[in-house]
Amino acid sequence: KWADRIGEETGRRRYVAGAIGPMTVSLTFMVDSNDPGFRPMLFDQAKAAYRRQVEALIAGGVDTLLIETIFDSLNAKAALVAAREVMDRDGVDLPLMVSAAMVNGRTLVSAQELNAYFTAVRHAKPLSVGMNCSAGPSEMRPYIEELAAKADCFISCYPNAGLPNPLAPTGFDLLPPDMARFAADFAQSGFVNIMGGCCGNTPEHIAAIAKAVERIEPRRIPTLEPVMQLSGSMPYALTRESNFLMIGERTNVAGSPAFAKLIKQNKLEDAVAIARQQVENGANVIDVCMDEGLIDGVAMMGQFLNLLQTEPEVTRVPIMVDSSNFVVIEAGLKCLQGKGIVNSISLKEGEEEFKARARTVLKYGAAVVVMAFDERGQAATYEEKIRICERAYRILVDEVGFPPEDIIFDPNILTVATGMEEHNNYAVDFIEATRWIKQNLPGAKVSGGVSNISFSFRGNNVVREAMHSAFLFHAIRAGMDMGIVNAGMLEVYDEIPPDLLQKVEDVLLNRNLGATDALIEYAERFKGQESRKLEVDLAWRDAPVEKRLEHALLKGITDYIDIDTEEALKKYGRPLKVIEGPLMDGMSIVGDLFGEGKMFLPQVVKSARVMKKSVAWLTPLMEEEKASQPTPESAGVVIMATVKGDVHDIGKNIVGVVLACNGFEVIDLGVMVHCDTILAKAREAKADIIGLSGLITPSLDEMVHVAKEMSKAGFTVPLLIGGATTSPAHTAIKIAPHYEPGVIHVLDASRSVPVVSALLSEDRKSDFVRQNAERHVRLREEFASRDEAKKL
Ligand code: THG
Repeated sequence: KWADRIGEETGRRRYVAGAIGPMTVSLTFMVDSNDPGFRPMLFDQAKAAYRRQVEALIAGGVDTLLIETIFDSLNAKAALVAAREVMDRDGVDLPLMVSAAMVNGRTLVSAQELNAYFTAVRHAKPLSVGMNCSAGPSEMRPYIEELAAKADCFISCYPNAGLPNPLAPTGFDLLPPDMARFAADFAQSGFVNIMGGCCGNTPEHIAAIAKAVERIEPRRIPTLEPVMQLSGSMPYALTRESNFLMIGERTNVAGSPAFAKLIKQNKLEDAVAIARQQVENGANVIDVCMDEGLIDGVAMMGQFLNLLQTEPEVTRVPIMVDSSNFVVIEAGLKCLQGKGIVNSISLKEGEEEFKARARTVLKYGAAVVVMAFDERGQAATYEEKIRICERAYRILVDEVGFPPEDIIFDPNILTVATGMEEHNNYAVDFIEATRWIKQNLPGAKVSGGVSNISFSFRGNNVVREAMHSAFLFHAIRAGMDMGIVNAGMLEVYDEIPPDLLQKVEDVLLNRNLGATDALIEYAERFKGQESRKLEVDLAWRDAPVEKRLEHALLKGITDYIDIDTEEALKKYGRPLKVIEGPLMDGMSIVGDLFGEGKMFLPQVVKSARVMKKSVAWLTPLMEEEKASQPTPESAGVVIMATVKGDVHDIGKNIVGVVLACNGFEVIDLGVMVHCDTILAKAREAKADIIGLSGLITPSLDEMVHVAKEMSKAGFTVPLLIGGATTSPAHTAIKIAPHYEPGVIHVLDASRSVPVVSALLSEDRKSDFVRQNAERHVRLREEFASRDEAKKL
């Protein structure tokens, strides 16, 4: 109504975008390193909350739904699914807009790369994609440029007015003319269709932006070649030039007894290591299957995929959710921040069920494997395969509106050399069906379970590997795009001994009737022989112990941390020396890399887990030492709180995890904590350190208030300051003068350990506090001289 009235008054139509924000928790991010599969909120809960918001916004008459400040694409997907469901139910169809908050080209919390984010939301056919908030227009520029080239919809951009700067008159760095300059540049460069301003922009900023872009042609939407795009935290595009896509098969309880055993024994960390090995061995996608009678598929799929998110090497790649139970597949889709692959759907249960499932896949946004099954069963011959695939293709493309490039046919790789004559042509049928599909069903891809082909030679890995490589050689030439393989167990085609290759190809290509018998006889000589070793680069194990600890911390590898810790202890003599020496050095490097944007939050948290394991190994020894000493060294108690008026706690939670991992007792008072509560609890718990956190600008004033109150109450413990809007300068200029015993700004979670351990070390505390105070004096002088320069 309001928009209509403005429209009448000004003669220009105004629209209202119903903004849907990001919530306070991330569906992807791990909050508890003791229970990395745990999430404080699940997809369905987020979706339920978003549904109510969507209903309310639609009832209020909005023109579009704007899902914004996305810091985790999985949260955004929950909102997209909610919007779709409400609109479908109510027969409404509003355009959707999506906009992410990114820093260094990654979503703020889940650290997903720009293109991976776009890929994850593109299925919803948004009116626009873009970025808002973030670190202001200057930092955004290269990423908006990149998005503008990749996105075949409108681009929106409404940055913060630069970085928060409590010392600037508006609380942010950029003034209206600055924003106008950026807006004009973005528009002129053809990056944007929609411009605006987020935090720190006043009506004057918006007016300046509007004026700056008034007469500039909006960006033209590019037409792009349809390409299958997948993503984990990184994008994966399957273009014409792409190599064969390898899908790791080992994380399948039905296909790997070793993996199944780990899952059943609930050794999930070891199960995750199998996924990591698959990626290290070259898998581009990981197939995850939990189909086993004694496993609760829905629960385990969710838990395992959540765990995979915490493994930086694995979370990069797209996930293939493999189950013959569609409920399990849906559970899996609810855990993927990127765009994965559903494995699989088919016409087995009839057309209606097939279409319903395809629509569900489309709603969450995933590519889909379609098995060549129909109501009559599995297609074994060439004719059956192509008939079923063509029928499925027409239904998906014509009736469901599924993007052809996201359809992956699996024309069934069936076992050859079984001794049954009717199986002899199975490989040929697959290869020929592949050729036909690629020629006749535009856009469609072909995949298959490669290891199926060689089941007859179970236990004979030399022969199996040769069969897989030779089969792939021919199938890929016929157009096969991807396959489920044991990525660490593929022989190089050219290195298959010629005799073996000939016998294998006789079988695969069904070249003569005696082929199977000949291969079986020939295979005898390889029985029990070791196949090629899994090639994991272990060169780093040769480095000195300090370097090994550093490598383990940087890469988040816990495998060797116990033996390396033990070795370091021998060298350094005391457990604490190991912690304060090589471990802390490693964490400082982690901190530097994080600061430079070369490491991301999930990796930092993984580093903390390595640290924790090492500390756990050392702890009993420290306790022994403590018991034998008159004055025990205690790790210390840290009280933490997000200050009154502020609800943000993601960063603070990370600090809590990192500190707890390092043996400090952390008492987290939560969010919106009143000053009196902080002081009372600190006294009660005899806190050694108080840490204040906050994200929004008013929290800075509250921190000043807490510092003053601490002085009044006669506190002497150090005060730590952290959070997105805090800065060394603000801490030095506005907070430190009010609290004599010491106020220390902590840049990020990784710095919390060196800072806290220095403050709690008898030897190092006074130096550290003095240096900190000197730094503050310098910062205050710099600030004062800046003022003078301005006057001049
Ligand atoms: N098509 C699609 N999905 C699939 C298959 C397919 N998913 C499952 C399967 N087939 C592909 N995955 C595997 C995984 C393992 C093996 C075969 C196929 C395998 N495992 C060894 C064995 O059983 O001998 C295990 C050996 C071991 O770990 O000790 O061969 O066709 N869409």
